[in-house]
Amino acid sequence: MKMNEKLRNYENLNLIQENREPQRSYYIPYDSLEKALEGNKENSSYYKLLNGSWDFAYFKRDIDVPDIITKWDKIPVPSNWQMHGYEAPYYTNVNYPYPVDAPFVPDDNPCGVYQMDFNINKEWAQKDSYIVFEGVNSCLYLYVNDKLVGSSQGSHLQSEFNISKYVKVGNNKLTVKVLKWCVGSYLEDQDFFRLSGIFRDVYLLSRDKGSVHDIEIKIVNKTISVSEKDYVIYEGKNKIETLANPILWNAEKPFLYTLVVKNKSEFIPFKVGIRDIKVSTEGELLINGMSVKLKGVNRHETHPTLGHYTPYDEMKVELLKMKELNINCIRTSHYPPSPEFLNLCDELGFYVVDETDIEIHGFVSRNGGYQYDIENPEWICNQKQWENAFVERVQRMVERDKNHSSVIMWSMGNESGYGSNHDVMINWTKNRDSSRLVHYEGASLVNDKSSVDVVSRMYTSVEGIEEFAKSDDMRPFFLCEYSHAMGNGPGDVYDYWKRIYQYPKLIGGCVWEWADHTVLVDGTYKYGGDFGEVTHDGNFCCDGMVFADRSFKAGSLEVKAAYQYIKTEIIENKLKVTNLYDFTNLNEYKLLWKVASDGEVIAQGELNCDIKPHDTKQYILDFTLPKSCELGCYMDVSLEKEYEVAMEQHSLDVEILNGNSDLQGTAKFEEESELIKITGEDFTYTFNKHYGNFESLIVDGSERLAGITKLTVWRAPTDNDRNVKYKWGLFEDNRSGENLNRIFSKVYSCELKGNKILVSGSLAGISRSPFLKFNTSFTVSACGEIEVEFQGKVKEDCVYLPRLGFEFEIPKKNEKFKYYGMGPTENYMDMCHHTSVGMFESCAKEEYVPYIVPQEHGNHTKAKELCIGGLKFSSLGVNFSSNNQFEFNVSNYTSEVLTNAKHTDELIENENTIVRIDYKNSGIGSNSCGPELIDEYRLKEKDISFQFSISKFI
Ligand code: IPT
Repeated sequence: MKMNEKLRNYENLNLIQENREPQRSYYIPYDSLEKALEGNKENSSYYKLLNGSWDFAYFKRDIDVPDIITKWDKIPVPSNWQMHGYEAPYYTNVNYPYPVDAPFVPDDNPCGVYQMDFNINKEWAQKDSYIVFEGVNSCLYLYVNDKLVGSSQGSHLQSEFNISKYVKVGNNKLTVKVLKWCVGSYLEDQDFFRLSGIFRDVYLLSRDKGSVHDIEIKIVNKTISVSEKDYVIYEGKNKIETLANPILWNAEKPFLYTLVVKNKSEFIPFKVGIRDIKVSTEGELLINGMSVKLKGVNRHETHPTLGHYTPYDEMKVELLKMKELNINCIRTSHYPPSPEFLNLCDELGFYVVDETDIEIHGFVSRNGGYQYDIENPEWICNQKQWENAFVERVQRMVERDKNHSSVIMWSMGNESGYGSNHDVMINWTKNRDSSRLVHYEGASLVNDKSSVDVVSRMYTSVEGIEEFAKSDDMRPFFLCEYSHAMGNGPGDVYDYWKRIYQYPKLIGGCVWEWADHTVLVDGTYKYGGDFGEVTHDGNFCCDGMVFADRSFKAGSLEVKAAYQYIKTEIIENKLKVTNLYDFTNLNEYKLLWKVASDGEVIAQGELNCDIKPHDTKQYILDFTLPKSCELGCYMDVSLEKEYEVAMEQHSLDVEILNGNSDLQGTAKFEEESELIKITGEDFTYTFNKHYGNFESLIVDGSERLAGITKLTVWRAPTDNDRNVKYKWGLFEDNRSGENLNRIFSKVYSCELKGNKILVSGSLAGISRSPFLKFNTSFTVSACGEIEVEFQGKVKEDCVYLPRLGFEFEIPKKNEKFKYYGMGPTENYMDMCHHTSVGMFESCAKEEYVPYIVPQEHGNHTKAKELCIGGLKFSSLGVNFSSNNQFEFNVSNYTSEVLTNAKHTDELIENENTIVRIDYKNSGIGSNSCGPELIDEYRLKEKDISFQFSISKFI
């Protein structure tokens, strides 16, 4: 066998495939009706899965592949060879990992040769045999019994070959030569780890000679029309003669009929959902006539140990988790998913935006910089010789996936500029399938003057979407990417949804993105740059709303809260409930409510709300509010079935009494050089006048502090702080910020006046003028209660602050704590809709969130009380307002350690627990790729007044 006879064919645009079967719809033929109805493909005698451990030989250069390979390793199929030690994984976003010199790829083109044996029995030999590859990156050359059958490109598309004339009864040898790069790689510049090999299922099909090839099922006016004549429709196992009043499919109630096509000896089943998709004159997306909002997420196929391969069971788990987060829409960014994924979407109910396997993003940086100079003929989307390569990709997607009810929109790919080839793709798609919508975000580059059905944008600000909503363009507006979920975040998703509900033509959007892309190495998650890549984008791949193992973080729960399907309001004793489901009556759930005063439940009940989709009803609830409370009185509402699907909290109008703090009497104050010693019955405090703060709090004979208390503003930048952090801090190569991570605290004066210590001072970053001047008074009562009253002035032109508060070090053993505030998960002033105010317990360890790159985490807003290490931090004080509250954070890590660590295994625990009692901590937003943090969530006040008290906690 001469495997190099077609040297460099992979760079030839006229040879992007040879002998590949025309694309057909995805299906599996069965040998009996029962098996077809059951739909377990492994039971079909006409299907043979070839996945398993195959022989494998890797060559750094394809030209080194010998005619006869003598040394074979083993590799699992499906998998990517980089996940098995052949080359390192390579993460790059926009930049191509090789020169932009289309259609040419590097001379040294790595190659993996796969080999396995399969058996063909007599029955199979009498029929036709096909082999199907569901995904091979980047191209494949197929040999059966040493004969070249054909070749194919298009990593995430199906390649089917008729191998009948190459197989024989008995043992057959299958050889697949896979190249790392080919001309098609220019079309696959997606933002992910670049991984090679056979990464999806490979199987054989035995087909009757002359059997049907493509089968098309169309839904026209709520009736099913099939390209074949001989078929039967079943509802479950019951045959249906006429389908007059069909049950419709939608993502909430994904009802599917089973349609079985009979062709020669084959039974070919399809799951069919009946639904229609329209756009109203107001630009709404109508599914079966209902105006539906797309609560979406972008999903890549990514797995921390398997690379681009996701096994069926894990796809299912992934989808169930999406359901749990109230997600109803998936954009298959940025290529068609494994076909089984769409079967699952039909079955579980998702609206899918199926995306063509095209991204040529790296053309923007071919001359350095970042430029969409799309009128330049160098863009291959403008070149006629590339037209077929573009168009056949959309054709293969549409032909493969056209029978899926879940698919409601075809996407022409991602970030590929806009050129004449896009016009051809869009026109072809619209002519081929007028039942669905066509979207392409790149149309924004030509002012949306292409024939896309949807105006689609990415990362537009909240004001931006509102601006479109008010414009005269009556097409639906879709955020194909928004709320970049990198690291701690996203914080702004709720703000988008306020607008999306407000305006009919804002049809929703897809959070970027579902899961972190990482590679798990020895228990640590690695990302770009960890594998010696020459050009890479660091941790920009770790931007999932769930972690790589699909576990949830605060951002996941925040999306769940923004996407939830009820809205409630409390008006005195009446609860107003709005059903935001499109096809579900709320009576399928139970609605629980409870009223808690100072964390104690004082009334509760359960309602069965018979509320139709999009309707509102009011219910009178039976509860009496207390006359007053100390911390707060709230009503929690939650909607449940097997688990909680929605929850909201309402603050109730009950007077908050300012506690029983008592500043009567005087403790003993003694000044000794730089120290003030304050003693009472069961306490001895030491205040350091030189530094203007407490350095020791001994209560009942035990030291409660492990170091001096500090006023600080730094937080370890989150990924969403990646731009503002240069205005905040001092980092290499940057000298323009306030240097807030290198601050000096200055005490101008400190004096003792009665039972008050008055400090006036400032904070300034190194080399900068003070950004904050303050006066703080510490009042100590006879019983040892300390009231801290801070007045600060921030310099006029200062950037908004990361946070501001006092940092205490508590001896390590005291890491457990109890609080009244927002919890139980971390929350920030914008990212807080998933939490509610209550009494919670936690410990520093539990507060840790393993963001792939360590960063700020673990904040709690709306706190009134925190008890830790024998101390009680409280919002109550004699002269404090009853609305007073603080934010806090308890951690085993200093912000310096979190700032410096690049991976979780570099984190070193502090000897003591660090407690921050903050005036405020700025919000989170999604500026890692999205717009700047919304103004109202910035700590930008110039005059700050902040109070809290510290007392003994038993
Ligand atoms: C956008 C890409 O479409 C997506 O693939 C991903 O890279 C995302 O950004 C960032 O994580 S493109 C960007 C230039 C707006």
